[in-house]
Amino acid sequence: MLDKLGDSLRGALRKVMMAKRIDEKTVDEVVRDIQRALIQADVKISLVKEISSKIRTRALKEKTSLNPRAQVIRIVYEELMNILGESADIPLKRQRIMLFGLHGSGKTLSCAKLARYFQKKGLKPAVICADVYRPAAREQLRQLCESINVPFYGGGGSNGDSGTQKALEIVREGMKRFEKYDVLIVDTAGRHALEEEMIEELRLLGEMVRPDSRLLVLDASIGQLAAAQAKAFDEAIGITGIIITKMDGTAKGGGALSAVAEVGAPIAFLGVGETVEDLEKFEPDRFISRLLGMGDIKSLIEKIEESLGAEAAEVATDWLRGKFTLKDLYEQLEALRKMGPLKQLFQMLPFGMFGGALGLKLDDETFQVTDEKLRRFKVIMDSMTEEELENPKIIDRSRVIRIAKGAGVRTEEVNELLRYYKMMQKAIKTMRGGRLPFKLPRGLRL
Ligand SMILES: Nc1nc2c(ncn2[C@@H]2O[C@H](COP(=O)(O)OP(=O)(O)OP(=O)(O)O)[C@@H](O)[C@H]2O)c(=O)[nH]1
Ligand SMILES: [Mg+2]
Repeated sequence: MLDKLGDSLRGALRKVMMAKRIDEKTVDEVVRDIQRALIQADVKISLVKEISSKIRTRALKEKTSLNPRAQVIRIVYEELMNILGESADIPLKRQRIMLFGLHGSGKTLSCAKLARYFQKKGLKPAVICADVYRPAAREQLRQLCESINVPFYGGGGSNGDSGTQKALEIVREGMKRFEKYDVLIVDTAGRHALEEEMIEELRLLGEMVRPDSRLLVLDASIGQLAAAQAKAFDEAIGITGIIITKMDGTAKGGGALSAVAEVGAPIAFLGVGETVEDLEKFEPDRFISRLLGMGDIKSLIEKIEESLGAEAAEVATDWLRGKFTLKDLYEQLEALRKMGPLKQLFQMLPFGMFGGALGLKLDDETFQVTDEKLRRFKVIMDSMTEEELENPKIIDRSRVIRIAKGAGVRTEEVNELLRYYKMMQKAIKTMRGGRLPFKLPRGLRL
């Protein structure tokens, strides 16, 4: 998603990281890169000017105790956050949601995606199709719902009522049928433009559904025009949030995102593909972190949970949140070895950006914690004192010699364990700081 924008921004930040020093020339160059990236993503020129002058001023003036490279990256992060605005909160509880938007914006698919989203969170969704104008609409939604096992209602055969009357009838009946369901999602018909007829129908449907959320569905490829649409729909019907679809297929996503933020419309979800799974809850900090290639702990844990299971996620959480002693190393290596996903785990981490800078080479060898090696590590740790295990920093040369003697191994093997521990600790600290690089521990240079 937003691949191009992400690539360009990461390119700009890479320059920051590689720069010998952060002086005016470097800052100017980076600001120019960022400008170019944002303009290509269709962000409004005046907004681009504003944000780049802020970044420039702040990068040159603000002095903190941070490493200057990290400082610049933080400023870029914060300023990008500023143009995204808030996200709309869609709670995980019993509720009714109504979707509307122009023709082809992605309402129907988004209905199914939303149903899937709530279903995955353990709620029971049901979907009603109030689009009575296109015969294919009902069938499209029925099939999507069937594919995810979500109940669907779209009315019976034909009757003589006018469109709006029929839509209202369907919604009334659907609400009755799905009374016991947690989340009711209502799809509506689109038009080519915001016409009085559509507004009237949406008003009437709104009165009947009394939705907790009125979500406007916008196609990202309209770029900056999203602002005008959001405003018009808000004035006509009132919106509580926005779903921006087709973020996967356009270079103009940045324009759509920043434009709706500018008119104060909160974004709820992003559509990022054509399957029912391709929906993301919009969270600005996550979004920017990812765009800048930083990853963040929250999504990391979620990803681990999804692909490796809750147990691995728990171990990983301990690593990321708690302190990491030699004892932890042993226990957790063993736990992870049993599960076998150590390598997979590390592949998910935001090393792309930091790996090189850290001088960490995470090759296959790193992950091959063989039984034999683990056994030796255990023997070595057995001859350490409790204090040493809790606080490995105190292990100096003379302690290494003593430990080696006690364990009946060579001092190199003790050093190997310590090196391994330090490398893991470093990696884990990087992950902890991964969300924002300026949280990197002292001693680590970007
Ligand atoms: N790539 C991609 N395609 C999408 C996304 N959302 C919707 N689409 C596609 O866009 C087209 C229109 O989507 P619909 O859900 O039918 O749009 P709609 O707003 O219900 O359209 P009408 O009911 O005709 O007004 C379909 O081909 C969808 O598969 C998305 O996030 N990414
Ligand atoms: Mg539709």
